[in-house]
Amino acid sequence: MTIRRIFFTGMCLITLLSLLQAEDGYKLWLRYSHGSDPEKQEAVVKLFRKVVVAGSSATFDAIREEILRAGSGMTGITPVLQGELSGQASLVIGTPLTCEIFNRPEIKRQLEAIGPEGYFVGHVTHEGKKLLVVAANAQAGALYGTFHLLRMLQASGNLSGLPVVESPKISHRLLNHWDNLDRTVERGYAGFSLWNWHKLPDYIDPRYKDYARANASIGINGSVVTNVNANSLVLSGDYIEKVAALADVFRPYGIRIYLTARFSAPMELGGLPSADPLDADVRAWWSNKADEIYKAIPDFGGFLVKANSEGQPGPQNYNRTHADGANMLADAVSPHGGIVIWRAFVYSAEIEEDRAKQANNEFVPLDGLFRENVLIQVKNGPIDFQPREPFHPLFGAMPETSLALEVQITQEYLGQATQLVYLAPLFKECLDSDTYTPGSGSTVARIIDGSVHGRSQTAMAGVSNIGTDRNWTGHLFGQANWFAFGRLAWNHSLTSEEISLEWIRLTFGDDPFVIETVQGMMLASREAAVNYMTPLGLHHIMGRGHHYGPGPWVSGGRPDWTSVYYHKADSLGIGFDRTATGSDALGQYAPGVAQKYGDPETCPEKYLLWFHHLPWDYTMNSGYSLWDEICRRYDLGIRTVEWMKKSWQELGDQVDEERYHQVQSLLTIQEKEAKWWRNACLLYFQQFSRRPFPPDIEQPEGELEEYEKMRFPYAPGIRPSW
Ligand code: BDP
Repeated sequence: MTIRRIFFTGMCLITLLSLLQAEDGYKLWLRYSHGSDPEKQEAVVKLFRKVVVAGSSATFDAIREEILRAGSGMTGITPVLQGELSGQASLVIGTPLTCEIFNRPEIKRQLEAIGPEGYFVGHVTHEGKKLLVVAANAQAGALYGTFHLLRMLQASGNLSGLPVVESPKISHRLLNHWDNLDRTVERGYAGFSLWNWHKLPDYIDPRYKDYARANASIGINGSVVTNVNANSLVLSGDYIEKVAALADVFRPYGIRIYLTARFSAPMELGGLPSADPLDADVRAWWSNKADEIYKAIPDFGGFLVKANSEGQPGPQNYNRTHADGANMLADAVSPHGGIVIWRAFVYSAEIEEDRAKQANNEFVPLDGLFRENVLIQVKNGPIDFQPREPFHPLFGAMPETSLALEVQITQEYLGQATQLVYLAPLFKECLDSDTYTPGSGSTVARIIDGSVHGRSQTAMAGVSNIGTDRNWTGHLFGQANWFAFGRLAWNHSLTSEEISLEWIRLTFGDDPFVIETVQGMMLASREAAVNYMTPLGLHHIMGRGHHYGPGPWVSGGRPDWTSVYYHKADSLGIGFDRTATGSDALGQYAPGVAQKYGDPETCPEKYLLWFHHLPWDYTMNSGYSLWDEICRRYDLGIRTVEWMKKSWQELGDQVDEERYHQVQSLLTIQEKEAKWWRNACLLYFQQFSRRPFPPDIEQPEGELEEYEKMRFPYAPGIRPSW
């Protein structure tokens, strides 16, 4: 082989390799690929010709780096970067402090009410020339504005949407990692924890920075790096040093670090005899601990706490209230500007009360008793991240308290990482729910953004689906859920359609057929999952412990962890009566909600069996009996997955091989799992309904016993044992 040939073959291989690598999903929605439309491409090339990033700080360096990366990726030419405005500039990024032109009244006006994270992206005329600017009050806004611009360019290849002025509706936009110190991830389906505690603080995995970039690009500004089922060790000196190293990587990207605080840490780490929040030694311990953390991490965000729930210690161990516990920690971090996020996910098997009611019973009496720097973090629904739940009644019941919304991005109850389920519609369903407190229009979104009750501490948290898998989220489409969470925490009025469109364009490019097909699949996917798992308001009927697959038969042991507790199927009917004749959980909602949901005739069918126990022959809106409707919903769920799979198959030529095959294989698994759900649930419920399956649906296969006997020692989170 001649030298030339070797060189040529080598180059081809390198190109091929880089092409393959380019589409393994690692780059997420920050692919910065070449556009296919030459006209648009020319405009992009022009824009990156000479870029002024005015400002010197680690954040401005991050902006410069992103511009270089994006510009070279999108145009093939390395952009020329300057620190000061010159005649040739095409794009200028900065703040009034870092660049003179941003002091012009027309720009200052735009910046007036948008705070440190907001930005203006638009054109101005400078020395007779049109100049594109990203202007902000502070560096964080400049960073977010830059990412907004890059997103626009990638998603549409043009700037027709300009000018834009944006600022976040919610101030703390947080990922909650349920990562353990041994690097396992509770309810994680994408590998191990990103945080390599063994090698920190000396070795900084480049992935930490890519993680921070990805979050900043969608507006996430906080990361709780440890599990809510907390280990107090993370508060020890060694770990604080490691956490500080992570914080250093995140800081330029506007991301603050938070830790989960185990309530008993003063005993475990500090050797105190108690963790009583009113004990002076305990209070001093926390206050010293906070000082120690802030010394290492001056912008530490604060603590997230799960207390007196599922075996976690808390103030109630000492006959103190959640307010006593939260306020003690709040006092410890408040001199440093920190916050405490206290979870409302509390329930107990010892209490003979519908689990759905317990959080309100605990927290409503404490309304108004929490410090200003405490937020109560409430899950979207009153049970636990089910495929569908009505909104949590606490959102309408604590006007004197800052409430944060917690959603689950990781798909614990939604097919884990083998299923394509686009979650924006689930998040939106909660955000758009009207609590009717104090009056109509008081949606959950407006409660948590502080506008209904005039509160300034606001937060939204998503339980992360990120791990060491090369594509971060296990399923490629899991990336869309991370993306959607960030976009909604920034702006909850975006629609699921808008967000999906953006994500698809960033992920797959601008081919109209690909966009239409993928969007159709995404938008149908959540309802499909509800149908083949838990239609019509059914809930919590999945496998015990791991929550993988169906388990409507789960009974025995702690009742509120069984399925029979929730579906209550018997010879008369099915569903949980939460009206006044039953647990009266409806009484925790405002009358406007309670009345509507309290009557099966007016209750939306999607919540029917959540609130009502109804006879099998109850007539549904469709005219079918309840039993027939349940069967049809399960069947419809499967039809939808089959359709999703077929739709994806049509993209074989348009999507790169690696991503195409991953999604295709997973859709095959999803189809299998959807059928498993249908078969298991319908065969199980038929024992009670004693009615035939409608003849025109695909008949469930197999025997109930076979399904009941299935074991999953390899399900994520289960220790293998036979
Ligand atoms: C449930 C999970 C459990 C979590 C708990 C929580 O099954 O692993 O610890 O929520 O949110 O969904 O604390």
